[in-house]
Amino acid sequence: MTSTEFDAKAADSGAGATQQFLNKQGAAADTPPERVSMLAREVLGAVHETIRRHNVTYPEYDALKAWLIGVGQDGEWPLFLDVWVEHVVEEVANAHHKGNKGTIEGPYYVPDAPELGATGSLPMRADEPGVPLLFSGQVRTLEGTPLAGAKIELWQADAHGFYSQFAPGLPEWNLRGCFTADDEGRFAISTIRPAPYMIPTDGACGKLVSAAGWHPWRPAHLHLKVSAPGHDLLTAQLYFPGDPHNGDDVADAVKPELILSPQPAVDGDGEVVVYDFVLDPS
Ligand code: MBD
Ligand code: FE
Repeated sequence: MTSTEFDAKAADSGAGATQQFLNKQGAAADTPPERVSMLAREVLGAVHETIRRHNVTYPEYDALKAWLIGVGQDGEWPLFLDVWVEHVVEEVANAHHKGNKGTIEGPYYVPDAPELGATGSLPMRADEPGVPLLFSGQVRTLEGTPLAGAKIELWQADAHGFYSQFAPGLPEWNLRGCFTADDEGRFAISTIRPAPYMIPTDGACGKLVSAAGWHPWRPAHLHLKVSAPGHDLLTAQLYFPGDPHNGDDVADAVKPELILSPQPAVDGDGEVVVYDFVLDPS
């Protein structure tokens, strides 16, 4: 029997995310030994302090050890780090930005998606489920000058919450595309509204979530990378008003500036939304 996206397994999407990450790795950061030593000492010191403060037992230590081994076996280091750590890295990296707020990339970006011009539809199945969404906007500088030729990469989950290339049975580039803004910096993208995303519950990250009594949900979101020569790359996500998890995203990646205001389409079905991007100079 052929598998569908509903047969997605934590270890399979984990293996895919691990491979994607390894593909993009160039040279390791040339971090000097003094800084490596300081950071490693402080992280380990925080672990030691937690053990002392809470009298962590050998069974608890062994449970941690087993869990860490499981994160590796399930390929879930990208998922674990992007869900529970990346948001602070992003906060620090982009604190100086005056243009659009960004947020985390997450584990499911794939480079070199199909090029689709300034106006078009994301690749989707003939019977793609979900509410149609027309997303348009303009890319500008801090001074308000339109950025003709800006790149807008968009990737998203489908209306069941699955990403192509990380769940089985989906066309390779489903709901992934790369747009180029026109002479006025404008773009218009036809897509569908994504579903909220549940991090896999059958892997190590899911085990942590259930052992701690947390929930595994991210609110519905569109992922974007917006770029133009001479400007910092903007990695962002856009969210939908009223999502039950906008206030308690498991990945802590929602910012009020990133919540869209979709309106019912006047002609035809679905929704329309306008959102503009302002890029910082590099
Ligand atoms: C996602 O879709 C995502 O965006 C993040 C940050 C983590 C896990 C899954
Ligand atoms: Fe996502």
